[in-house]
Amino acid sequence: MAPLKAICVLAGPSDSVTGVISFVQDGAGPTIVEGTVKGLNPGKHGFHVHALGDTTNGCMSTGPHFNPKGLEHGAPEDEVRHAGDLGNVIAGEDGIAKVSLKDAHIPLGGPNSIIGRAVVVHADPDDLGKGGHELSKSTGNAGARIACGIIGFQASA
Ligand SMILES: [Cu+2]
Ligand SMILES: [Zn+2]
Repeated sequence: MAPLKAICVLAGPSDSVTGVISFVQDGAGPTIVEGTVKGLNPGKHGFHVHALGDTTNGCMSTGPHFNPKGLEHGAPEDEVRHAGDLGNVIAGEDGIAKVSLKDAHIPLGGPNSIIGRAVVVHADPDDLGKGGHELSKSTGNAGARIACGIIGFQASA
């Protein structure tokens, strides 16, 4: 079977943050995530898959982090994490963040598929559950949702 492919076009409430993120999964392997986010302030920005592909109220209506196992928020490499916890993207002085990661918790098929859910980019760094803030164990205290988009299937090559 050809690898599954998906795409997410990011846009924000201010129009200044944009991006495109692609997802490829071959069989039951990890999902490869690649893309670019532009218009960011330099530094780290929380980067997650949120549960809902609903942008009727902008990025606010995409719900919480995708968390089919009911665990606490964490880092991508942690055992205890939300499936949607992809850590941070890091923007350079030019405001551009290159995304290139591989993750086994975000399949493009099956009961825990991320198709039809949303990618959200945040204003602040995700503390990966370790910041000691009251929001650390739920959101990583990553602040406002500055861009989001719905993850949808793309034609397989
Ligand atoms: Cu988020
Ligand atoms: Zn989370």
